Amino acid sequence: MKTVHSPLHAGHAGQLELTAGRLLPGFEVPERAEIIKARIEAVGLGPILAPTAQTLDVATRVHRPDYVDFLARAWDLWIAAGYEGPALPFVWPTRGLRDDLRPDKITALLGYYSFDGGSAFVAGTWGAIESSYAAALTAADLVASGERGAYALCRPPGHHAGVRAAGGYCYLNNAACAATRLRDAGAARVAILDVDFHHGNGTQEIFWTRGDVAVVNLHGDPATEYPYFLGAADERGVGPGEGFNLNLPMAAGADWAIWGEALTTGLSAIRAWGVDALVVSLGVDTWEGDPISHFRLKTSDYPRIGAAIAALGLPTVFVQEGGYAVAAIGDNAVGVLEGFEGR
Ligand code: SP5
Ligand code: ZN
Repeated sequence: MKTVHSPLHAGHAGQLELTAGRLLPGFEVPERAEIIKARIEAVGLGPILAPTAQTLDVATRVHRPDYVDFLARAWDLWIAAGYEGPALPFVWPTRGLRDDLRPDKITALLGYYSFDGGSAFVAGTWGAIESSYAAALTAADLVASGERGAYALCRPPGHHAGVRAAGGYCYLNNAACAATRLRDAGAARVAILDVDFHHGNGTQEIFWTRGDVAVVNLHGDPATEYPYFLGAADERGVGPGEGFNLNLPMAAGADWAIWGEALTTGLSAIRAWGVDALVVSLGVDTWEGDPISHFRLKTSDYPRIGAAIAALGLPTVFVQEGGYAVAAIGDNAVGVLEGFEGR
């Protein structure tokens, strides 16, 4: 399988995140991608290609164009205002406040275009976002032109990014962009299977009213797990999207017996929808040793995930999302890809 990856991800480094009353060094570190890349090379998965140059056309159809423009300019605005260090929001236009007035100041824009304090901007953030997006589109193009599977080694991740909001280490929704690219290339219907520990709230929001891109999420129950405010089982889509969003939340502690059963349920839904192509939001923060998540999958479970996905027989784009146990992330992420390939 071909991998698409850019070294520009490394410029997104030294972030801080606001978590439970503390400002911590970001869990989403450059070493994550480097270790996955080293594992791909070690097992000889296949060639690692640079992304091809991309316009922001897909990004500005998936997200609001003013949001994409903000992402591109946030760091420069922050520096021009005299700040230094990672840029983070601290005020959000939530219940009772107006979110229809776009503010002028960078400190306000950071809150206007985010839902949490987890997606900081540093000097190299926009370059990394663009390269991650381009990797997802390039992998989608490989699959659209006949590859059975392709892997976008994306960093930063994307599934928490909504129509106009960054959060959860995400900025542009790479998986949503890959699905859009597959639709543009002629797939009438696409499914997104999100196996990251956290609910992909951004992906759900983006396709909530649509029947042409169906979304399945397997995740920690939002009653107790981040992102808390989306991902319950009763969220099924609306209008033409009704019945095309399937949430399979699980209590903390889920192991293969429980998680594998939810995967079977999710894959059955995808079969029933009769889609032409698949995008997998591949988070491996479901691993038992993940420092911020609470499932109990083992390294030996990951090839089983890949094999089960392969049994759908669909052209498949894998897009990297979370996974914060840095030393294990290569074995786990590449394990899924090897399982898909039947190795
Ligand atoms: C893409 C993705 O997986 N994003 C995850 C965002 C999770 N943000 C909340 C993290 C909460 C971390 N709590 C740290 C506790 C350390 N003991
Ligand atoms: Zn996650």
